[in-house]
Amino acid sequence: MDLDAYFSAHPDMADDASAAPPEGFRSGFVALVGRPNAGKSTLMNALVGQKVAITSSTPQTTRTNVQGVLTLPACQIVFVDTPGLHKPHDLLGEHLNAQATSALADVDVVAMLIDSTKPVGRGDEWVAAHVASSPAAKMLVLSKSDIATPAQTASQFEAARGLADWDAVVSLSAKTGYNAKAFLEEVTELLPVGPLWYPKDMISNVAERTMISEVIREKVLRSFRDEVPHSVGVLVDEMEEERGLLRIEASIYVERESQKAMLIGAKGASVKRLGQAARTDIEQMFKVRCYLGLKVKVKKHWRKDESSLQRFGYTE
Ligand SMILES: Nc1nc2c(ncn2[C@@H]2O[C@H](COP(=O)(O)OP(=O)(O)OP(=O)(O)O)[C@@H](O)[C@H]2O)c(=O)[nH]1
Ligand SMILES: [Mg+2]
Repeated sequence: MDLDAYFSAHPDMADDASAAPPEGFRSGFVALVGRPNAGKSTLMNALVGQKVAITSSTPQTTRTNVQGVLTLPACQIVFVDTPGLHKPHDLLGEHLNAQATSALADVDVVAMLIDSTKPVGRGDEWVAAHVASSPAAKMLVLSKSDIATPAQTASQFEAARGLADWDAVVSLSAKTGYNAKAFLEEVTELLPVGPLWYPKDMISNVAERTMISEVIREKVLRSFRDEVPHSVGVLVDEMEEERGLLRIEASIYVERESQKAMLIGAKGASVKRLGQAARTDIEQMFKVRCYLGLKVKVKKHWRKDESSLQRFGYTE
């Protein structure tokens, strides 16, 4: 996404990272909420200009609240990407919903995303009820406009306009950047005058180790559409950098032997392929050469087990 136009509209942006923000500088926190797969993480990545959160076509890709920071000349926006709100089937699902709803209480703006191509339904009404009870300013975002017809967008707008008392409505595409600038302008309008919450060059609050395990999980989600995705967890066991080489040993946990076999593939071909894809991303993100060793392990019912959820970083 090209935000150059937005940057050049504010030529007073100080290059000096330590300079105080100008008079009238606005800042605050903006939660991105919605049903699974609505496009929340893709939008956050596009807006901050870097991959901060993993994305995939599998619902419930995001498992924890992830912050992405965009600092512009006139404002600093801290996006809080949240797990998709859904009907939970296990402890992990309950945790995902709790994460998402907890963000609603602590932000200045809540942007609720609705996929323009999927009819507004009970799931959206349920999300909107949570949004409506938040004290934050409220935005309705109709996402994926690039694949929606104008008629679809219009009927989505009709169906969603009454779901909450919206302060602003935007139809946009994270993929093409259509209306991204309009979205940022609306968000900025709704933010209070405030300080820089984070250094100007900070993009995310995600720790390196977490980012690496997330990238590996993304490659599993993208390689296996149905059987494996929901039951996969990833842990980085070891990580050290020596003479420009980042050596990582990580474990992929699944719940059944059959899933383990599928992940490994014939003669290890599947795990090798996804490992290569993860390594390429890691090398790009951290600008280092990387060695990535992957093991696949079975841990039965980890999604129902509080201590396992804790190990994977999904509970406090
Ligand atoms: N065509 C198109 N596809 C999009 C757009 N935004 C997201 N997608 C696709 O929609 C799917 C879901 O995107 P995510 O960003 O992972 O959705 P999410 O809302 O974060 O999903 P959860 O984390 O599971 O709640 C992915 O396949 C994206 O590539 C868009 O603007 N246009
Ligand atoms: Mg997501």
